[in-house]
Amino acid sequence: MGKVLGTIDELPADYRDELARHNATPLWPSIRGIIPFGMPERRARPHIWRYREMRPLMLRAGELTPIEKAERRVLMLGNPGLAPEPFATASIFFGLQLVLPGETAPNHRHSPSAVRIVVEGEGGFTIVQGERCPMARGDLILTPAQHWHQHEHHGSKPMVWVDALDAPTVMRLDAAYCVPGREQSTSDRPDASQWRYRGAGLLPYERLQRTGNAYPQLRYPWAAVRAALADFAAQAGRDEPVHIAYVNPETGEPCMPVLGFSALMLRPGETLAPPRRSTSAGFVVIEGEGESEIDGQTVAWSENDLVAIPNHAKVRHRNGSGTRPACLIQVDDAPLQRKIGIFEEFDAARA
Ligand code: 1HN
Repeated sequence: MGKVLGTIDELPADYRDELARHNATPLWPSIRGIIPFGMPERRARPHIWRYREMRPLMLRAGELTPIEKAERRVLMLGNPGLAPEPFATASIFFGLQLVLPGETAPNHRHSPSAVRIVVEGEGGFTIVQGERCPMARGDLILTPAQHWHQHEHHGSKPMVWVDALDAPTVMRLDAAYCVPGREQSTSDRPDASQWRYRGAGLLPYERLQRTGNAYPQLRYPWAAVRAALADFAAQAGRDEPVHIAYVNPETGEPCMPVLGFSALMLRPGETLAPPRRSTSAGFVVIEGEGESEIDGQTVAWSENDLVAIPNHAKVRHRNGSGTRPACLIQVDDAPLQRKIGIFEEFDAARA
């Protein structure tokens, strides 16, 4: 540390040419580009996509491009700091997907995992490995890697949801691909959140003998999450964040392997300053309005807006209402960071 590193120009031209011919590069002139001191080089910036601006663009996509020509009618939300990569953060793909009444999006499966967070409409279904998952506002629905999925819409108004995918990571692994499929036959039974995994702490008896199914519950209805947040908030101390994780009900592990999902309630007038974290994150505003200060930049948000939070950012959320709660569904890459041993929280003194 503190030593002056050798530069590329100090090396004789014939040596540099010879290295290039052998597809080799000296590390030392660029080692700080790979491992900068103290904090990673962060390309992603704090960013907000406002739903009132995005919604007309979504509806226009519906007029311009029939579903048959889209496979999936999705607008990708790209962080300006990551351009031309169309990703919200280094690890999070955010898209807004539109399905119009009567449309179907064909069956396929792929190596990236997707999670849907419904922002508008009713009467839509996503069918995951034969399980019919109804889509209501705020519902969170898993489409794990290589699970067959198709969408359909029997309602009368547009359905819009957020797609959160781990595609940036899977693409970086050169491992992203898709397999088209025939239409799925579906179960007549409701999705598992409505009977097998009806409530926390209750499991089908035979699941005490683990089946090894990593995704026993695919749908997390907002109605249940909202009620849990309200009951949590009624008891939590003022300093206790009202923050609930979406987990596998059999193991208590994060519901997905790369991206983590959680619901956060900001009580009326509440300001929440979580510890600075090594993860990148994003959130969808499900209810209420407020603002977030992210690395000194303030974004004011309201319902259905999406916000990107870079890794290691200093964050402070504020509920803009003194009378109504605000609810966010947060996405982060903590599950992957924990698995590879790089998850960190920094205390205020170091922040
Ligand atoms: C995809 O297959 C879906 O199945 C949504 O609904 C978003 C974004 C990138 C690649 C594939 C879907 C996607 C996607």
